[in-house]
Amino acid sequence: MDGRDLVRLIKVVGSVGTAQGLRTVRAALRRRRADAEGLPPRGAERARVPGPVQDVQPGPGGGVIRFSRSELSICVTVHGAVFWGWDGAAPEPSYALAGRCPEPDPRAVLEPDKDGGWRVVAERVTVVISRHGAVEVQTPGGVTLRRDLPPRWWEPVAGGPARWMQRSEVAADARFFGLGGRASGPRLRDGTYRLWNTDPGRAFGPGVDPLYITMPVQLVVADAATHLVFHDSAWDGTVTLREGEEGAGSGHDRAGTSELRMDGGPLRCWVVVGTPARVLLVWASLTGAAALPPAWALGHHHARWGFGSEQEVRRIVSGYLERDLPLDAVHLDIDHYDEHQVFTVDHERFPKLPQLAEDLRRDGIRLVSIVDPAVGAAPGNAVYDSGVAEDAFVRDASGRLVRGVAWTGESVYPDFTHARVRDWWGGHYEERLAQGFSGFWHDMNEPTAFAAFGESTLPRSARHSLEGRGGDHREAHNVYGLCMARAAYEGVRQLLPEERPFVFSRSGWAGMQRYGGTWSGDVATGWPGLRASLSLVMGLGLCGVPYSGPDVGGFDGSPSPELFLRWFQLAAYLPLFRTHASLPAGRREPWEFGPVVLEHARVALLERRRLLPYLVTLAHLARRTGAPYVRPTWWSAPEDRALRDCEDAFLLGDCLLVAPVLDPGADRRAVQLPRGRWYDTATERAYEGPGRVLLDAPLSRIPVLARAGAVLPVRGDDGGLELEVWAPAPGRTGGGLVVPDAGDGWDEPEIERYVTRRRGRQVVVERELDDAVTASPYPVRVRGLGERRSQT
Ligand code: MIG
Repeated sequence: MDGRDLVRLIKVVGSVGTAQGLRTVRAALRRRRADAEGLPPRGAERARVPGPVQDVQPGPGGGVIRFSRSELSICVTVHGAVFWGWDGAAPEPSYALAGRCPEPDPRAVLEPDKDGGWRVVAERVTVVISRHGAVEVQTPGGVTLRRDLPPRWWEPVAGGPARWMQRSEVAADARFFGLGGRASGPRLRDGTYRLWNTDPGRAFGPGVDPLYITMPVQLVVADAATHLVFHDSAWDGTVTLREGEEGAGSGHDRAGTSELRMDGGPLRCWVVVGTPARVLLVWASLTGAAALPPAWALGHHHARWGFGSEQEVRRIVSGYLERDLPLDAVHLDIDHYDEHQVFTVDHERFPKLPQLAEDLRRDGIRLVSIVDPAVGAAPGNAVYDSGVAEDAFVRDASGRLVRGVAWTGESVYPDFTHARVRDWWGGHYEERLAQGFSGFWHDMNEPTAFAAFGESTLPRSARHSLEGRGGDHREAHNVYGLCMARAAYEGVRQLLPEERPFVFSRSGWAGMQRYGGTWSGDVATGWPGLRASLSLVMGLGLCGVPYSGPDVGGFDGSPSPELFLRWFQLAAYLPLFRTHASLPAGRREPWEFGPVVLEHARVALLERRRLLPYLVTLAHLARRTGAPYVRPTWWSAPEDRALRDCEDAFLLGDCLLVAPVLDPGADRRAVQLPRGRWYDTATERAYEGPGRVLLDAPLSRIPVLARAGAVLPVRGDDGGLELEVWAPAPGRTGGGLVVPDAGDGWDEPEIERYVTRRRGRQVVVERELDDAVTASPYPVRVRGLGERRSQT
């Protein structure tokens, strides 16, 4: 224990009380002992590189290239994704991939290249392999996007997993994004980012890394093309990024670099090249379509750690109803459990939960329940007893149950990497559904086990099934939350087959979108936390997780009225729009900040409700195309370098550009526009991009711009669907997609396609069918013509 550990220990004991504090000391000691016994020291290591090429064996989509000390298999798949694996690594088994690995592209063949190297030429990408094992990914035009230098392994002489390192070079102009949810993004600056899902243990701002969701997924944007690279290993590791530098025409560019170091796992990689939209489309086809949230989950949610009683929940809900403020869901945190124990209810403070749920449901409000993975290790606790009978809990190397400390005190942890355990766990949501809950909020699933010193998670030596292959926590840690989300999603789907499950999870990994979304976790109250909120949502979206949002107002502390309002205004345009706060934090109800904030928050809430059909459309499109709802402004113009560096605005779908206020005291802000005409939706004034404009941002609103020609489905005053159409620029056309689905079920509504044209001073909107065009079946409101006109 060093001095920092001691300080932490004192804090832990101070904040959780002596009994729990002592438990965390014991747990930390236990953890250390378990790892000392269960994980042999690494000892001496031998370094290895592939060595020179020996021979090749062509195969479907590429083939196998043998080097003197390793071999590399390469395969280009039908949709142009490149896979390669060293030392016999194949695409499967993988926790990221959804279902079967895509077919190889039969036209992609391995052929000799200059200098004794080899290459695979495919329609969308060329892969060049040097005779020492460097792998270069090029555009079809021959521009290099990424050069992975020969890897290096360190193998313990006594056997065991090899550490490995791979250094890569990217274009001097390239920018890095992704790596899961990072508070300091969305553009990832020079630095080292860890790949180990972590509860920081305190409210975080932009300086804290890693957080709850890490992924070895990079999206790299450069002039020549965008590419996504995924190193499919869930082990602990680091990525060190360094942006390149251009030599201002001197010819002396310095490449950007990325250096990946992993503690183990296969050295295998996927690369997808193209436009951002294409890259995300292929990524979604590899890792699975994003679960579609029910429509109500796209409304406004109010959460709180510490409602403390049914009366308090009713009081908050009445506060919304009396003020005519839209509210779609209320979330109950761990304080509604009996002694924090998952799948129980504190009947004293929540005596009639099903009744409460029913009453809320009548007002169109759903109840969402927190679910923690830790199970209190106390005989008599039904979940514990049934889990023991089921052999559901993680054991250590010598077969003893691994105990950690959680809100439930001494606890054990289900091994979600076992299909049987997922089934068992998934069945418990029946108890939640019977209490009237409609959705699930997974917390503490990094997993977090409080420890007075050392890491706050399970021992690395803890054993996991890993789908029967067997392994330890070093390999299972990063996929623990993903597997828990799967258990819930599949369980709820079986229990309530007619509704789309709503699950969102604090931790996860590549592919987690198949089971639901996530949220920021404990983002710190403060202006930096507001910025971090946006960074997380954008970064996760670029890693294929489109549904997320922050704790509005921040998790800890008391935001100023201005900060609360700005947070609220931003989140009204994010997929998950939820106010939440910690037990000791200040209030978060919009009426607690004075009448001015209340009025402006009302406008944001009503606008969110009006945009609901658009958000539902974006949810469907995210599922079908992999495009996140929230996109960086460079999404359709990655060659625009000013946009690549723009981190304070985003596109919401194709139609809207949202420019939140992220600084105190602002009443205007600069907005970097992509090319084309954009209307300030508040004033209908038109601006021409590309370029920078200064827009009004009074306390009453943040700037939101609409793309000329956009067609947005919105909710009309009568509750029906309406099209809001923004006039195309003269001589131009426009359009938009609509997925008319107001429901929570499994209907597959058709995607409707609309086109807009200008005819003189008028705007015509038509629906495009396969072989005809028809008038819009919905009322149309045209905006941006200087004066409001309806279609004639
Ligand atoms: O140790 O359930 O991020 O949203 O309110 C804290 C209590 C546990 C952390 C979550 C937060 C939640 C809180 N949880």
